[in-house]
Amino acid sequence: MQMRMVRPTLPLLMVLAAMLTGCALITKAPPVANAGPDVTVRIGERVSHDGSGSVDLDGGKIVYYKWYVTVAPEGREDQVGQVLREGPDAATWTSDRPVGEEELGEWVIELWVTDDEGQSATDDMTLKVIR
Ligand SMILES: [Ca+2]
Repeated sequence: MQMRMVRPTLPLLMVLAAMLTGCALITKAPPVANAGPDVTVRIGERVSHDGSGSVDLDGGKIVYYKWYVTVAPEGREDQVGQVLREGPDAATWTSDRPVGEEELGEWVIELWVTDDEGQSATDDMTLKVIR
């Protein structure tokens, strides 16, 4: 009599356990960074960055944005690692000054985001500076 009760209950418990495990994973999902589309600008123009497409998959919040150079044109390698902008409000921003002759070439700018659980993700965009 008891065996009959156990048989259907065990798979049910396994399903419940799987659901609970799944929920636990979902509540701790890391964010997904989105550095926006690649951009080409001419000398004399300002560069706008848009990381507002970044999301925290579990419905949490992105609490910190950091933009930095990962690839610089030849001769400007000293700029690699330079932080361009960071902070809780740095999702979108425009450069403080127009790009100059010295910035000619192809740059890769990485966006690093952190969510309210301290988990992080990165994405990058290519910035081309032309004449
Ligand atoms: Ca999260």
